[in-house]
Amino acid sequence: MNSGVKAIRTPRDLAINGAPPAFAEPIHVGRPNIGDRAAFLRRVETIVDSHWLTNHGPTVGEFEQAIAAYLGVRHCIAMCNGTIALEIAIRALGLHGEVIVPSWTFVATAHALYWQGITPVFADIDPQTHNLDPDAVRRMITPRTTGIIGVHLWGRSAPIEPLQAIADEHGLKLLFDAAHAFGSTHNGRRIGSFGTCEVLSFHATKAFNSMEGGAVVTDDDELAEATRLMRNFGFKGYDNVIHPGTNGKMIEVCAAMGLANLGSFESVVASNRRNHAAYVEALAGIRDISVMAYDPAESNSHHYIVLEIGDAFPATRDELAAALQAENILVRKYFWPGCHGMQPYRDLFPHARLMLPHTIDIASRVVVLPNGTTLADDAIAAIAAVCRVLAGA
Ligand code: T4K
Repeated sequence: MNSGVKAIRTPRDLAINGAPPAFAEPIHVGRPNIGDRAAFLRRVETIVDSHWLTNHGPTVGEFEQAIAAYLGVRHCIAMCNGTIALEIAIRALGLHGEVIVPSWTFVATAHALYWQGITPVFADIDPQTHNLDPDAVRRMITPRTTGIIGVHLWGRSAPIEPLQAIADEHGLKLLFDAAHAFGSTHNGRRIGSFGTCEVLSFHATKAFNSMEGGAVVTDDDELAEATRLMRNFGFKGYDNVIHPGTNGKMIEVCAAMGLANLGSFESVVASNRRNHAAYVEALAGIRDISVMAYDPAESNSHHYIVLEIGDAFPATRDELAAALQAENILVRKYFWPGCHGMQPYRDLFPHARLMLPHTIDIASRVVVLPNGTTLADDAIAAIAAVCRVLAGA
C-alpha cells in the first residue's frame, strides 16, 4: 500500500495564503459533451409543435433504428435510463436466486439485481484489465446461480468468450452491462451483440449521451418483445395488458439529444483520444503512476482517463485527489470502495471482501481524471504539475 506523506506540498500549499485555486470554475469529470446544438434544437421545435412528447414517438423510433444500425444488432429498445434497462433485461431473462457480478462497477449494476430480490454475488477482477476474472466467477457459482453480468469497464470488453463458456457449461444466462462501452469493439466487432443481451447507458456523463437514457440491445427476437412489453406496463395494444411491466420509456427530447450527439460522436472520440495521449505524455516519467492504456487494435471512446497509483508514489490516492480538488479539479474515485463496501451489501455480506483482494487493492489506487470536449486547455498540464509536486519530482 502507498505510504502517505505527512505534509503535502501541492501548488496550493506553496501559493501565498488566500491565493485562488488554479481554476476559478470547477473542472468536472463527467462534463457532458453537447453535439450538434442546432440540430438538437430543431428537433425539439418539431417535438413541441407535434404535441407528441413521449410514449413511442417518432424520434424515439428513429433513435432506436439509428443505434441498432450503428451497433449492428437487430433490436434496440430505448429506455429512460440504464438502470431501468438493466432491471428490465434481468427480469425479461427470468434471472432469480443469485447472479454473479463484479463489485468493481457502478453500484447500479448490483442494485438492479437487489431491487428485484436477486442476490448479487461479487466476483473478483483481473487487476490488469479491471474486468471480471473468469476463474473468480467459477469459484462463486452455487446451485442458486442463474446468471452472470459482465461489465465492460472503462469501455474495455469483459472476457466475453471465457464468460460465455462458463455460462454454457453451467446453464447460466449471460448479459453485459455495456454502460461504458458505446462505440467499443471486441475483436473488431462492436460491443452490443454479445451475450443474450447488452445494456447501454446514455446518461449525460457518458461519452455518448441522450441527457438521461439507456437501452437493451439484442439479436434475440423473443427477448426484445418481452423487453418492449415490460417497458410499457405490459401493454400490447390499447386495454390489453399481457405481461407485468413498468414505465421504462425514453422521452422524445432525450431521443432528440441522442440523435444530435450520434452525428458528432466520432469527433468526441477523436478529441478524447487526443486528450488521452496528452495525459499519457504529461504524466510520463512521474514515479509509479500510470494512465490506463486502450488497445490500439480495438475501438474505444477513450472517455475514461484512469490513473493508477503504485506503491512507490509518495502520496496516497486520496491525498492526490484532495490536492487536485484544492485546485478546483474535481476528480472522482470511481468506483471506490466497490459495491461490496456500499449499503446494503456491506452489512448483508460482510465476508464478501474476503473473496475480493484485487478489487480492494485497485479501489484504493484509482482516480478518474476529467476528459471530454470541454476540457480546459491547461487542465492536463495543471494535473501533471500537481502529480509532480506530490512525487517530489
Ligand atoms: N452501469 C454502469 C457501469 C454505470 O457506470 C452506470 C452509470 C449505470 C450502469 C447506470 O446507468 P444510468 O442509470 O445512470 O443511465 C454518474 C452517473 O449518474 C451515472 O450515470 C454513471 N454510471 C456514473 C459512473 O456516474 P454520479 O453519482 O457520479 O453522478 P454525479 O451527479 O456525481 O455527476 C458526475 C460528474 O459529472 C460530476 O463531476 C458533475 C458532472 N456533471 C454531471 C451532470 C449530470 C456535469 O458536469 N453535468 C451534468 O449534467 O453518477
